[in-house]
Amino acid sequence: MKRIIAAILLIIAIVSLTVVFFAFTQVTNEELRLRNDIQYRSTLLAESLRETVEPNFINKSEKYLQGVVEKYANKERFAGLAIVDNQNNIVAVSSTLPNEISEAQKIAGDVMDSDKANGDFVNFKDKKMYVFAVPLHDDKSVVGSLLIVQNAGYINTRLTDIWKTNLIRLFTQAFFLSVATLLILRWIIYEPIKSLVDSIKSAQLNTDNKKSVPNIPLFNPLIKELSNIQRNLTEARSVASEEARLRLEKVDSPWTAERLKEFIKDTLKGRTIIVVSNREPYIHTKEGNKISYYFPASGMVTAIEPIIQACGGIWIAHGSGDADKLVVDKDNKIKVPPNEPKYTLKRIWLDEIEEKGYYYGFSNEGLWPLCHLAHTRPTFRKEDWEEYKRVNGKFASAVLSEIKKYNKPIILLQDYHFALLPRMIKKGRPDAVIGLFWHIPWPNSESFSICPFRKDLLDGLLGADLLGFHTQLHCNNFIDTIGRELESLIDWEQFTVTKNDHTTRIKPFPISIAFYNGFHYQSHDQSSQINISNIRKQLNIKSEYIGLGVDRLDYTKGIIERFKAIEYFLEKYPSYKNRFTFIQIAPPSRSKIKRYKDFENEVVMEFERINQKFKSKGWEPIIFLKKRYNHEELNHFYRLANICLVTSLHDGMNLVAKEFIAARDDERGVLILSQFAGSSRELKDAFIVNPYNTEHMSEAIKSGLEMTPSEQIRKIRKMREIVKNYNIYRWSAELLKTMANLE
Ligand code: ADQ
Repeated sequence: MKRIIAAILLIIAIVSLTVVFFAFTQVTNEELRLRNDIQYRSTLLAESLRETVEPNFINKSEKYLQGVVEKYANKERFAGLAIVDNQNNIVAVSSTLPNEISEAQKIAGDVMDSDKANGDFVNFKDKKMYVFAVPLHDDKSVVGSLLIVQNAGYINTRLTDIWKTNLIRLFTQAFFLSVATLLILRWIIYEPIKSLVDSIKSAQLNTDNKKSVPNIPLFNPLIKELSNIQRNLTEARSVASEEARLRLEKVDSPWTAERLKEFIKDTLKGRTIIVVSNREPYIHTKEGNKISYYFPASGMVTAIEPIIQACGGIWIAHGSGDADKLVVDKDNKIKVPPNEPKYTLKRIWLDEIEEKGYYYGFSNEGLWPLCHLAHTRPTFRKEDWEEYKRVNGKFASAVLSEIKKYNKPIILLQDYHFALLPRMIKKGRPDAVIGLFWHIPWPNSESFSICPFRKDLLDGLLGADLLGFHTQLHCNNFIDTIGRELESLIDWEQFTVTKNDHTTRIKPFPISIAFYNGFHYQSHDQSSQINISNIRKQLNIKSEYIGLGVDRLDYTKGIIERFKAIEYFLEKYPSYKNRFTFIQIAPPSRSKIKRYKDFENEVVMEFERINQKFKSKGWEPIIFLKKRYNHEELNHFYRLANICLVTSLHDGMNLVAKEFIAARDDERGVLILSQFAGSSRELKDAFIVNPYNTEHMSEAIKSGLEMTPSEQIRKIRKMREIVKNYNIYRWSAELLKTMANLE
């Protein structure tokens, strides 16, 4: 838009300069013409009068002279006449001239001195006049002067008119040229380019109604190239799809987005997939007039987005960005990823009371600490519970209206924010196949029993056909809890719970990341443009060894325990001072909750205390970056670190551990992993630590830093195989296959 405005301004400037130039020339010529004209007329009159005036002047016939000057007064453009003697005294003057005509007398004086007729423009009481004087002679000597005075004001009026006409012409031209420019840009440039972009997008989207590249002669070379690209894309896609189809039959080949797509076509036969979560994958924000979007720091979003990108569908989520409403259509929908749309995001709006009660209150002050054994006491308030029920109802209505036109839709609900949703949807649409994945741990039945609303929550969850957890232990805890709290039939062999003739299958699906051949991060984030390929230089790190922690700033992630282990390590092994730097990346999370704000302060105090204790010139042991980075940027950090510390006090899975492993295609680096993170069940070649055991963690740091390259390669290679073989595509294939088999 800025460029278009600049182009229009440039056109207006050029037109203005042209018009001003020609107007100026016209005015100059006209002024010259009018001046010559007035001078010519004055000369003619003066010469014709001189012959009659001269004899009467010599005879001193003043009465006659007065008669002459009155006769020519105020005729057309003549203002009047005057006659002066050679002493410059007025002999006769038209009564129409002002009393004071000294300016005219000055001209008469000059004319008599030079004995040569002359004229000039003067002002009589703000009126512009032209005075022309001729000398009067007695024989050969100059005895006086005859003055002709003409009104010259019309010259200025005429010149002003010319300027006015030209300015009006300028404004009219500028207006029509601007409109014409906009129309030309729209018809000749914007519309054709838009249709070119649409055709390329449709080729990328791989939809059935593909738009062919339009035929626009102006863009022929470009169109030719785009047609080639579109054709190659289609060919590449069909080859990939064929390969994926063949791979379906080969059990040991890696899972990819293409393979998942084929698998879904094969297994679900084109049925629509609806994802529901609290957090949305793209958050639009506004700064001044600029709207941008970012990808949130959330394990759930990291895991689910590649799946829906691969298979398309609708994702329903809370629209939490301050510019979210500005970019959706009338159904509150937007196609995403914004720069390469592959599926539809439908945003649900929550007011402040709903968000406070349902999200901050019941979900994150109640259920989150209830499910994480991290010694933060859960808080359950009746009013939060009411909001939780209300918001679950709101999402249920949105889902029900969205699936109206689909038969047997597949609905994937995400996380602890929607425990009541399965039952609500099932009531409205018994044919919908509903799966809910619980991304956080499920505690033992005794811990869960403190929740005052547990029976309703459990009943809501049993509306699902499939409930997924990260580990078998969480599944067992859930079934135990059901056995303790609800009347139902439990089958411990099949891991099913039947209540009121409806059966729910409970199964572990250890979640993963989109990794199959190198760390497959997607650069979906617009928010950060910094180049961090040279982190050492930017952060001024001179140490030989680098440690890394990447977490949401959450009390379950064991950040303070990690800092304490670093302190212990530097005390016990002082030779690492100045040689080891730990980078902690932790963007604030849920900051409206007091426990999170307090935790943020505790982390900052601890980091400052430790730095104060050990720092020396040019070195501090911990660098704390309270920022969100996109996955591409995080990848640079992962690849830089010698050791990565994941020290959660309790964690469903923890994707950072898997991202670190996936990023290390150099087969270097050591992972130190909490035994209380779900990922420790799979990544057994990490240093498995108890985050409450400071001494043990500090020993792991030392061993990690001193591990031989060959040992690093051996361990990380094994872990990379595990993450590659059980990536997010396989995770979703297994989840969807289980759902399809339930019918
Ligand atoms: P989270 O508690 O959000 O997820 P985690 O699994 O570690 O935790 O995922 C965090 C995600 O956020 C990662 O993808 C990471 O890259 C990203 N992230 C962290 N710090 C970031 C930063 N500074 N900038 C940008 N991105 C950042 C919940 C559960 C987990 C479970 C996941 C998935 O708590 O146990 O593994 O869901 O099910």
